[in-house]
Amino acid sequence: MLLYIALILFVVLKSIVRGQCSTGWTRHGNSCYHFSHDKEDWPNAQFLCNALGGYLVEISNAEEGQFLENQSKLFHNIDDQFWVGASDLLFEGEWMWMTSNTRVSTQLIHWAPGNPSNSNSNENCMTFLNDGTWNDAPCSLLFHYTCEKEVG
Ligand SMILES: *[C@@H]1O[C@H](CO)[C@@H](O)[C@H](O)[C@H]1NC(C)=O
Ligand SMILES: [Ca+2]
Ligand SMILES: [Ca+2]
Repeated sequence: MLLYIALILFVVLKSIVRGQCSTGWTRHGNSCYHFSHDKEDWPNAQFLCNALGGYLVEISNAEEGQFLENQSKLFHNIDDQFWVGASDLLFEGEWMWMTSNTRVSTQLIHWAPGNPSNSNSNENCMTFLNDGTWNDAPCSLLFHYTCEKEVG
């Protein structure tokens, strides 16, 4: 009997929890987002997002970009930038979302003025600036990062 009640409770609780994001994650649309407190290089940021069950955030539409810009203003200093999941490591100038292996849509492109600059031929990872624009930066620099995962 007790086991039965425990089982029912478990099922009920699980259905309440489903469709929400765990502590430290913010819900938007069908995804949960984690804005990091630490700063990492791009490979480590991707690794840590994976370890948390997600991936470095990928911007699928303008609305998601707007959400990230809004959140960024809450979490970060005005001149801060954070890693997102795109790079042109494979082919210079060809920007890909690395988890989904899809090309960055030309309709969404929102580079900061003068970018992508590929300065010193060594800027192959994408950051997101507080004003919603993008920068290409050396993948080895330490920045905040944002992880995304689908709502469970
Ligand atoms: C972003 O912030 C603006 C201004 O506060 C608001 O109108 C808009 O709905 C927000 N959008 C998202 C996706 O959070
Ligand atoms: Ca580059
Ligand atoms: Ca740049």
